[in-house]
Amino acid sequence: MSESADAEAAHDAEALANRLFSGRVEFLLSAPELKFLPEPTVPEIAFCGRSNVGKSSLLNALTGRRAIARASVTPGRTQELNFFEVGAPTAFRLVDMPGYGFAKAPVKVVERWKALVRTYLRGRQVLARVLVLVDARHGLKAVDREMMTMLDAAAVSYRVVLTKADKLKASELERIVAATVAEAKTHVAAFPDLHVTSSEKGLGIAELRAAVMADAGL
Ligand SMILES: Nc1nc2c(ncn2[C@@H]2O[C@H](COP(=O)(O)OP(=O)(O)O)[C@@H](O)[C@H]2O)c(=O)[nH]1
Ligand SMILES: [Mg+2]
Repeated sequence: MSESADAEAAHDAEALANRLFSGRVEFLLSAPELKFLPEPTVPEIAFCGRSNVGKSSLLNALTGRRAIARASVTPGRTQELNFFEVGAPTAFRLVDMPGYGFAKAPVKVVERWKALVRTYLRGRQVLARVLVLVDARHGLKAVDREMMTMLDAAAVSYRVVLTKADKLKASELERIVAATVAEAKTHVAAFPDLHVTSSEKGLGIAELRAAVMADAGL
């Protein structure tokens, strides 16, 4: 394809994704345990990241709603997998995974979280992609690396998404992008491309919608 045809195809995909995400998006259920998971009838795209990374804000930005994902609930209480359906009929589900890395969580809570997440990641047939959110100001932290290694081991392919890009100067952002890309290359299940986003400014949101749609096989 020529460059302009490429650009046109990307534009069409974004327009289609925008339409889908601005249509039906509905909260389905919260699963505090595996037995509460919904029937695996459609592809699922799961979102994970450290607490406060901007996961709720990104889900809201993607779906163009103000509060589809409850913003910042007390750490430790958000231990469920939250499922949202997109499309009518449902084309795929977005899965809001519990945030990790919160300092005050008791060991038992962390262990429970890990067991739930690991089992979901390993066993979920319809899981099409995971998005690993990373705060652009902080870059990859030990808990992110642990998550990425868990995904590598489960052979679940994932995109790394930098959040809050608006908070950095261009030169700082460039540096963190380069470092994150270099490290993602060392993880077998990580996509080579990095997504740079700002839910606040709408940066990278249309592209990410198109990527999620493609991940869902649409
Ligand atoms: N400047 C800026 N702040 C953001 C952005 N996304 C999230 N935040 C802020 O970061 C904090 C945590 O966001 P939230 O979406 O609740 O994070 P979660 O805990 O990962 O769900 C909130 O104060 C948000 O307003 C962004 O793109 N830019
Ligand atoms: Mg949240």
